Amino acid sequence: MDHAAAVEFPSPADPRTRALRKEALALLDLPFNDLLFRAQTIHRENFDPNKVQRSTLLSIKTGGCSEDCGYCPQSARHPAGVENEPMLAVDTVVEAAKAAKANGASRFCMGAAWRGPKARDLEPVLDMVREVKKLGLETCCTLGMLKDGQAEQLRDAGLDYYNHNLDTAPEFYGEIITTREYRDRLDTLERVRGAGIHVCSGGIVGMGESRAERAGLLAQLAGLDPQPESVPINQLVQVEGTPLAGTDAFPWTEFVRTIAVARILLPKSFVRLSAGRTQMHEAVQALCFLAGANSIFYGEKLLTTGNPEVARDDALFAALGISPA
Ligand code: SAM
Ligand code: DTB
Ligand code: SF4
Repeated sequence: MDHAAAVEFPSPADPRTRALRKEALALLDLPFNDLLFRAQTIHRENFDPNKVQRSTLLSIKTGGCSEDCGYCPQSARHPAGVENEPMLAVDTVVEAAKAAKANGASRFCMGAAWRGPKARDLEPVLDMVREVKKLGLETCCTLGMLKDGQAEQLRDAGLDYYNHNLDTAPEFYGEIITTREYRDRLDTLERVRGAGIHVCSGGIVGMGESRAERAGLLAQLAGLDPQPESVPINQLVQVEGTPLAGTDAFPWTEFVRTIAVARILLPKSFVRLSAGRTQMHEAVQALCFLAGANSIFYGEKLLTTGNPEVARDDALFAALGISPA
């Protein structure tokens, strides 16, 4: 890959990224009602405001990860009580995908606790992708950094989306992860895009970053050209034993603001209200939908932590008059 060309954009120093960052911060600073009105207006210009897409997650390889991401219970370096488990069998994954489809999910996302897949790791994942695709579900994987050729292998197996988050602003990144660089993340996104796979990339808020740093994350995401089709906004799930456990509670207003600015700066992307819903009042989730979130993770579990019960989400959708996208 042409590394020099990749660094050009969206580098934090790039004038367009800097302008986007200024714009993102000005939006985050707006009075709450003005911000929500703008976000909902843009949402309506681009999407049906009463439709929300649902993806179900499955951890196909849990724990024992070599990386040191400060938020993550799956890092082997953090005593968070998550055991290193072998990869799931293809049949087990297919059964979980069938159940997700029966519940109404349209996409099935397979996650692995890897820095990136080794060649021998990828083979069974390709089988999983082929089998899940055959069920008529959209397929998504999140396996860490990809090497040359791996994105093409995944595409050929039928992968529709690859999730790889920028996680936070470039200047805050080093506080959270030391075993990888921001540049590595952008390189993987370029490989995914280059293979013609839809890009799913977002971040985590509530890790102790400043509002300006949240603007920095949103600017980096909005500066990707083309913009990601899917943008998960996660609120940190604080897991005992991880370095970020004990971080100050994150104000719900700030979470809704982040969703709203993502909607405004990435008008055609699906913005996913992602991790953190178990800790979030349903009224706040409703405000996230008003702010332009139009996707959720659906099913009782994220990767290792909890997510609202399906019946509860169904009831929330019914109460809000929301139907599946
Ligand atoms: N190992 C691969 C990687 O890091 O790219 C894929 C799986 S990793 C668990 C996927 C994403 O989950 C991370 O990039 C992060 O954004 C999110 N995540 C992990 N732990 C989280 C937590 N405690 N709270 C919120 N999001 C989290
Ligand atoms: C994303 O942005 N959030 C999901 C998915 N992509 C892979 C993961 C959230 C993980 C939350 C912590 C856990 O369950 O281990
Ligand atoms: Fe490993 Fe991914 Fe967790 Fe980082 S986020 S520790 S790479 S599983």
